Amino acid sequence: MLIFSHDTCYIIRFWSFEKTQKEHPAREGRLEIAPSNPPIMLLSCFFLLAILATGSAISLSDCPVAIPRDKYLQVHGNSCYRFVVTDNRDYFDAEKDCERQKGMLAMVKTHEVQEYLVKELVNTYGIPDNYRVWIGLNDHAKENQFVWEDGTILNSTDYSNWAFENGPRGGWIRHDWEDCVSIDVTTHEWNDHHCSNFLWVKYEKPFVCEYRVAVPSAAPATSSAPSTEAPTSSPTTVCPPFTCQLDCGMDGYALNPSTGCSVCDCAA
Ligand SMILES: [Ca+2]
Repeated sequence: MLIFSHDTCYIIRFWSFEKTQKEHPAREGRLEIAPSNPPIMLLSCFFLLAILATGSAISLSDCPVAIPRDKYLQVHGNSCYRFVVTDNRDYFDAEKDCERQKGMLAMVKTHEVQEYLVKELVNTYGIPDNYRVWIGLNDHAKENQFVWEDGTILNSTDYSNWAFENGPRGGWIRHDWEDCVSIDVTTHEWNDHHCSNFLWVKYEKPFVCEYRVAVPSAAPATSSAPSTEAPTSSPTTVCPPFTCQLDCGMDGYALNPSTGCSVCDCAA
């Protein structure tokens, strides 16, 4: 395994059980970390950087322009994720907040996305143990048919990670009133709840919005001569770095209608 840290590439070799047993009978395995020699180091770094450069096809500049470029906005895969961890909302309000910039509550369709989200929630944003965070899955429209926010039905063969006695179920144990799904940041398991406050119990939680970015496919090579016509479309507006001392809370910042860029003013 290669590790790139503090301008140095390291090679980590995990010694096999058999070899380690011969040299260190008291251990079942050990990690050896050593700087590689210069030629191998250069080759390793080049190889590693090439992998990193192709890991994600989009960058923060591809995310909706109205979202402040701050520590709560990240890119992973082909989606931008906005981690709303400083305010709790019920499911429907969280859903509306994501939709304001044409996003959706984050959909956890793979184990890889689940682990990314939980890792960021805990390690980057400090969500406490056993806290639950809304994800974009509910069976609000039809009992026991859970649907992702993009309209995809969660089938029995799809990836899921339900906690005990949560999710689709039948018989007397059905919980028809629990329609909206959260993820526990400690167990990583999914739980269904009331979607909004019920009697004296509050169902308001942090949430993550997902904004899918259309990745343009590479233009096919062409042998025709380059066009000499002037471009007809105007260049895309590039928003300047956003700084603002105002705290607009969950309602966000206003937009300059002519540029589409955020301005230091709370939205009406
Ligand atoms: Ca239900």
